[in-house]
Amino acid sequence: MEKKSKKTMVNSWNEWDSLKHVIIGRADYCCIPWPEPALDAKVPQDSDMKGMHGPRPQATVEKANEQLDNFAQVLEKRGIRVDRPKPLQWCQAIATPDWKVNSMFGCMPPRDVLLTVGKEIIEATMSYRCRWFEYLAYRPLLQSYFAEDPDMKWEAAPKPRLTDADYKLDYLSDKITAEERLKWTAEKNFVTTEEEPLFDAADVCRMGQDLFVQHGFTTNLKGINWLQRHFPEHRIHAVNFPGDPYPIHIDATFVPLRPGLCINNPKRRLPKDQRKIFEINGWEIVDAAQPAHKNPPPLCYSSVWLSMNCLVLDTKTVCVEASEVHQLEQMDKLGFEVIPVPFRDAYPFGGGLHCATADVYREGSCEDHFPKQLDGI
Ligand code: DAV
Repeated sequence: MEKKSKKTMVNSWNEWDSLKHVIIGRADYCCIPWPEPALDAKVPQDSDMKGMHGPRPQATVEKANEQLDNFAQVLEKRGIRVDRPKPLQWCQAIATPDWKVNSMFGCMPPRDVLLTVGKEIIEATMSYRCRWFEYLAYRPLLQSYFAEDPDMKWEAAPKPRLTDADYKLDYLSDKITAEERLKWTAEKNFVTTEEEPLFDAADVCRMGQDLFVQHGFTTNLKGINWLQRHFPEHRIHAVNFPGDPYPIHIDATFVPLRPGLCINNPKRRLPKDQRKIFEINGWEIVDAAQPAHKNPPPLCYSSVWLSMNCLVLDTKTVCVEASEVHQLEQMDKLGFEVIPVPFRDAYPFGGGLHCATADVYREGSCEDHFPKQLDGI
């Protein structure tokens, strides 16, 4: 086992190189936020989340923390250094000069907030008011990485105002039918406007020199444009996935497993024109296995497709949620050593095994996996 005292280095260019240092979230004090424009659009009409807000039951927090701690131990046993955020009391009101909300959210999914590209970690703008201060839970870690790694770059994307101008208020209507919603999302009509740059880090899929960014509820085109200007050496590709009525975060939709291979949610296929760049560079996109469950666990924002939200440890090893029998089997068939990790009790706190982590160090450097490029982004 490697010693924890090993020198800190920030470096991660993709989702598959050998993982050596990672952050895993915590469920403490996690809160179901009060209504706000972006959140209302995300919670399905028939969800048991509708009308709920306030602290999550303590018993569920403890069960989630048990699974998060166990996940940390599984990785530590394999020699991976694991750091944890410092939770705030999320169930307290926050305000800016423009708005006030009655609570925050939590720090279970660091993937949503922290974007590691090479030697740089960016705190994402976020797009929900309740998540505006979430970066604070990661500040002790970011300060220590900054102190310990002289080459680490630490950046905070411009904090958004998040006034009502950032949201399409007609998305709030309970009158939108499921078909209308699918039509709107297929037309790239999302709840967020183009008022200012917005992105959640979990909308970014890192594949070396190419970053594929989901345009959806939590990331707008200005946010994608900000990323392109911020990373002039990278090629940023805006992608979207018709078929997803609630498009937030790319990692239950499109997941690379190793160079040349991605799994794609069969209900949310990458459109033909956007597949081209993969095809001409010899990449294979296969349908992800069906989820093992018909419904998400109680009080969960995410869909059953957290089944494919796996954490790749290296190009031969992958962590998959332990009850997701079909996904486990698919990974095995694709040639992976599969590590089953029980995690369903943590799902309601913001996601699966990939969401619950943020990369600090993976071996390797920035490689070009898409040498043949098409015109435009
Ligand atoms: O399918 O509900 C979940 C993404 C969580 N970060 C979904 C997307």
